Amino acid sequence: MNKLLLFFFGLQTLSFLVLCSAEFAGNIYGIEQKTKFVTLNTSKISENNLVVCVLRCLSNEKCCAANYVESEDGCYLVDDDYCNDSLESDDDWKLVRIKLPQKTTIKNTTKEYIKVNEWLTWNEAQDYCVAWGGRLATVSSSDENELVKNLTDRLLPVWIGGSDVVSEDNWTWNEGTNAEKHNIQPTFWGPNQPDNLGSDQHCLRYTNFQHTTYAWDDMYCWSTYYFICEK
Ligand SMILES: [Ca+2]
Repeated sequence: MNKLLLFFFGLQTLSFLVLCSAEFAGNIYGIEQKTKFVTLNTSKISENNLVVCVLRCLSNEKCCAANYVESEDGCYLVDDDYCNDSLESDDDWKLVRIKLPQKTTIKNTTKEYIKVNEWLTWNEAQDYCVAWGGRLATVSSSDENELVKNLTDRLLPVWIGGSDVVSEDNWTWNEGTNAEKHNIQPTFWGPNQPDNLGSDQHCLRYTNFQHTTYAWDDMYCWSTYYFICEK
């Protein structure tokens, strides 16, 4: 019988990924700190960092909690069998319970989407989506544009996967780690966009234009917004 350690106390000292500090400091993975002491059956997965361990849980519909034990590079996931159990008490061990991020899954033939309500830069958002097994959302038709917009509140900006960072005004979809790029066509730009304001707007977001139009805008890649992943 393995046991789960509370990993929260170690988080402030972990700085291996941007995702981590942003995610945990701001409750970004939707981690709910539980102070219940538990002892559970769970098998060890060898991983060398906490973020990968957490993402394993987040990408698994049945996982409700994860624990990373740094001293042994051990990742422990807790699944449905235990999520709703009243947890055993044990003076030495604690569990951190993770809520899955707000997720909207639309089976659109081959695509599945999640909207992630975390403030990340475009590159961090792309990394998050890749870790989830996908990429920032891409849009290739009017129908798909509406579908993706329907995942948003049509007020706050959200990142999607286009950029012209490689070549100004040559907008492409970034297909994640495969680096396969497709020219963006058709486009759904908002009024007077893309304007490359400050000669530094190279990443694609949806944003609200004067409370009338929720459409594409080129924005500074280092800005932080919620985002939509697809896979
Ligand atoms: Ca712009």
